[in-house]
Amino acid sequence: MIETIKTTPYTDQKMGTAGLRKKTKIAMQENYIENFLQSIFNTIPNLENKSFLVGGDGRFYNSVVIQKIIKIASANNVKKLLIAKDGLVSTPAGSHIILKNHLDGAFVLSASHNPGGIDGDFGIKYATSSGGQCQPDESKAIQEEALKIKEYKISNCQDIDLSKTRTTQCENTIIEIIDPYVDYIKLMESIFDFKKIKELLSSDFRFVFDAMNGVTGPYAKKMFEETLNAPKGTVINATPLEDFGGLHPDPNLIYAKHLVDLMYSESAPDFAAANDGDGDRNMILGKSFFVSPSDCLAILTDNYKLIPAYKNGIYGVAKSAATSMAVKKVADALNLGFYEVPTGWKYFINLMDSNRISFCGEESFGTGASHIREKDGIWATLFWLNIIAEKRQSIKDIALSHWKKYGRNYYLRNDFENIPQNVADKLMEDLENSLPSLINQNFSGYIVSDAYPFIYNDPVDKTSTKNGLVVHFTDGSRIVYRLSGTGTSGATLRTYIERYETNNLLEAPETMLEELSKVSRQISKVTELTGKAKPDIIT
Ligand code: VG1
Ligand code: CO
Repeated sequence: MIETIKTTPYTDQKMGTAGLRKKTKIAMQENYIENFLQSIFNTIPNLENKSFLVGGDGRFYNSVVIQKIIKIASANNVKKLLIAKDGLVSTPAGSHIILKNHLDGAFVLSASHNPGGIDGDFGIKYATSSGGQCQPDESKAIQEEALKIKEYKISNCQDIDLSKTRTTQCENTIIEIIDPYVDYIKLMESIFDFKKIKELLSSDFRFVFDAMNGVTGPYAKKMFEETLNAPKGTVINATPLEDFGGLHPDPNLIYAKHLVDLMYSESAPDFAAANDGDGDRNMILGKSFFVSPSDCLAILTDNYKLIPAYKNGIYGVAKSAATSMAVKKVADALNLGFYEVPTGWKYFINLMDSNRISFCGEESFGTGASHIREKDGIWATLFWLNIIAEKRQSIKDIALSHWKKYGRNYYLRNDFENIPQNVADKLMEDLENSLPSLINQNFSGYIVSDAYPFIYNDPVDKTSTKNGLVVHFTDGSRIVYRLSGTGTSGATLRTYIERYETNNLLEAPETMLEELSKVSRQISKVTELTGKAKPDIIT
């Protein structure tokens, strides 16, 4: 039986950089999720011919929302839902499932690297048939529906048991519970040299993979321990937990400190990787060594010939504007196309679909390629393992020889969190207005050569997007400013700072960028406007 329920709009159902992200308690309000789902379905014609994937990163409230999706989709006469067994699917595996099965989209329930639990965050990433998250015009159409919604439709069919793969039905909708792992592992096997990686992982090489109690635990166990011969226990924090066991599942030097401490200790393994809650972010560590995500993209690109799927050549590379210029040096040397896009993986999709790029990355611990339309933490880990299996060098030696060849782009991101929205908006507005007057000014020896808002003109769909403000200096240093689009309380100012060096290659970024960090605060007037003398988080 299908019921039509009267409802009233919520005014805050606007998607950010990656889907709708809210405090869990906000998402748990009456009809909140129902409104949002119905708003999405209202924008999709011919639902009776449409099929979607449903799953998530295992966080609190996912299992409730999956049943809601089943009932609302069925009431809206959706043709078919593929539901990931146990409700677990990583963002990258979800992208592959969409593409492989020619689905019309996916609902991946995740607030990604944000903490989970009733006092944490909840989120929905809505993907389309592209395999990636919906484009800005699509999210705008959904928001417009959400602002005028008056009713939603819901079936009262029984809750569906997700613990076994099988096919069933709710109303006329076919519900297929699928294995979310098997095709993803096959896809990785079609890219990398599993035989070589297996040899490496069967040797005395020691590797740790930290799933941070997020969704990649079962993927990594199947991949590394069951398929690639890594010893049992290689994957740590391997069970997806509703609150990530209290971890903030963001693989960086701060939130994965336990792993960083291990890698900087006497008993450090040779290599470690960590993934975020939904498995699209990665952090790479060697013995007493951290590879910045910007360098990671550059190093992987420089080594593409070592990977079976890429050895015959790749298309170009792309990075978000905020990411360091390291990969540009490689693109120039290897004569590869190079693109700079706004922050958010959705901006890479057209470049991949039109064969302009093969690899792309973001400074926020995201690297990926055109095998799917999301960033991919396990792919990045396997890429490193494949490189190590070929070169038999340490992570540090691989990075150092890269820097000797190309120079090093010292890089840091400074985040100023929980700023009142109006203060943050004013800071950005004033800063944008001041950009022309910065040119030629000397800040402690750093002379501004150019300053402008970053505007991206998509070469495929011709849309234009403004995202962030860029300040260049005569020595090649850069600062990028932008506001986060994934937070759930207050505004976050992100300041991305970069300096290029060809000599001092093994210094600490904090030291090399100390002066420029001060300059970045002077230019943004962040301390005057927010009272914050220092960033809250430095990554
Ligand atoms: C952040 C990152 C951005 C990333 C986005 C989604 O966005 O900076 O690079 O694409 O998160 O990643 P923002 O707007 O807060 O800076 V995920 O792993 O959270 O889906
Ligand atoms: Co993520």
